[in-house]
Amino acid sequence: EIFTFTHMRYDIMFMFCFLSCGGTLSGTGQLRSPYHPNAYPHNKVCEWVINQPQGYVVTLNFLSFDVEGGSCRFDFVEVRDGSLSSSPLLGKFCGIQIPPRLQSTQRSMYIKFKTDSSVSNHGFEAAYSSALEGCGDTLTSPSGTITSPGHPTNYPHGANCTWYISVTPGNLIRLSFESFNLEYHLNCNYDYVEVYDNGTVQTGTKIGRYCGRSVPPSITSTDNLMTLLFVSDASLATEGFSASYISINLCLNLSLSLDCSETFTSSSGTLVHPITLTTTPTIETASSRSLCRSTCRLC
Ligand SMILES: [Ca+2]
Ligand SMILES: [Ca+2]
Repeated sequence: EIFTFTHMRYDIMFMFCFLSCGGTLSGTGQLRSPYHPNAYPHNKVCEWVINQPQGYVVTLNFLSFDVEGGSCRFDFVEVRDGSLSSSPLLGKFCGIQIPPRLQSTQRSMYIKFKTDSSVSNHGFEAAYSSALEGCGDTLTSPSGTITSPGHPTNYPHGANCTWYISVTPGNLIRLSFESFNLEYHLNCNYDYVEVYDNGTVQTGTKIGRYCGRSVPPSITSTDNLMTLLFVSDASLATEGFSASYISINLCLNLSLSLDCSETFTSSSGTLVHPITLTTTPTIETASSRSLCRSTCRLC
């Protein structure tokens, strides 16, 4: 009898300790739903605020995610750009799909986890960290610009910035560099930009590594994903780079019943897509044919 009582008391203490959730965090670490990976409690509100030093922003990567679905009316995770519950919403998530990598535009990020009175799933676990302000982002708009931190003033030492471009499936991404000046090395071992097609640095195909003063060529992806990585070492910095991208809807082009080969081999041809191109695309003929053929299949 005594043993049972003591055991129960410890259980209650254990529950109490772990029921406290949320808090103020900084630097690098992980946060998780109460009891994770076990089922989270009902009727709970957890609020976290992550603060990083001035000049840095907050990044958040979900490692696992399992929150009761259903239009996020019952249980949800909400992430905001700033320190307040009223700061601009970066995303509201539920279900089992792992949310995209998130990044604030300022030094603070607010995260709220709210549950209702029934159905608990395993919850979530997320890793947070800091990144240099103006360094890396997740871009989902049909067009956008990317610049090295501080551009056109010199970029900082020790930068490691990743930009993920993810446009509507079925569209391709065309990336064009407007200005480019990175510390030169024959193999670009010190400061460099790398572009990856069709995925992230880990999963994509590396298209090239660039440094020095020659502006890299325009790059067209083979899918709706592209990643740009910028790395600088501990000495010698220059003004860096600026680049822009547009989303190209080749399916729309094809739906206008234009012949694939004709469309792309004509030097004065225009590519039809939702955004008006200001320059004629300079896609190399052979590759554009295969690009067109693969897109034909896609459509
Ligand atoms: Ca629930
Ligand atoms: Ca350098």
